Amino acid sequence: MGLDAVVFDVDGTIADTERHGHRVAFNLAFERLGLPYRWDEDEYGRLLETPGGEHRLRGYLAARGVDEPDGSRLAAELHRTKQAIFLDLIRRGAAPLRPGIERLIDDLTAAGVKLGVATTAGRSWVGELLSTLLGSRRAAAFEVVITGEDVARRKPDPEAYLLALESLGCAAGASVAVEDSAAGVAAARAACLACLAFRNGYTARHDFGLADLVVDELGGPGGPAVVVANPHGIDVESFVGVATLTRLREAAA
Ligand code: XBP
Ligand code: MG
Repeated sequence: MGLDAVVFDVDGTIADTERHGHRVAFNLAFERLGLPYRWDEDEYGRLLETPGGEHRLRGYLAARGVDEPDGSRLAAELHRTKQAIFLDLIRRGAAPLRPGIERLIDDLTAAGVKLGVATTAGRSWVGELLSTLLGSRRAAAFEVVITGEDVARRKPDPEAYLLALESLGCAAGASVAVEDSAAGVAAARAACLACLAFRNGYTARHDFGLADLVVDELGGPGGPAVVVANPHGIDVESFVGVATLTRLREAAA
């Protein structure tokens, strides 16, 4: 059994969307609705503990005494406004691809590995982000895109990954997930997927004890892969590609 599919998370994995993308869009939405709230980089890092932009807003407003039903109504209006602003920020380049992702996608598609997405985020911008950052050919390689609007339960619940595998027609045991957060890794492992954790500035202090390999860099022209944890002791190429992910799947089986 080789490697049948790889399912990617989006925010913080495929692209660096949170710090200069979503956070800025949330703040501009607050401003546009005449609200005094502003999220600096550190506070936003803490708020990321709540997966899902609208849920994050609802929790934040509730903590500031905005009672129901006003809280849900305001969170929904803010989130709609934020999504439109975020789309514009994507087009302006505010959410760059993470280094090595393009090369990994090319390596996987060249080997005939199926690709999917499982994200907590809303559907309104995911497709545009993939095509804007990856180009139409690479974006088209993603046969299925599961978003927060397709599931009843968000990560760390495995529902998004289970739905992605079902849609791809692939078994968990023959597939690998790529994630940036502890909640995402927990979701992938709960779906019985082997999981590569690709840390970023906001998730570097997360507990990645469930991950099968943890890296800070995938490797590429800019330098070799930077491995943080390798619990199975697998051989990791200088660039994390098909061979490494296949070994990962085998070791996690
Ligand atoms: C991370 C999330 C998302 C984003 C905001 O998603 O929690 O909610 O922070 O996007 P991922 P929305 O699973 O891709 O890491 O406002 O569209 O929810
Ligand atoms: Mg993520």
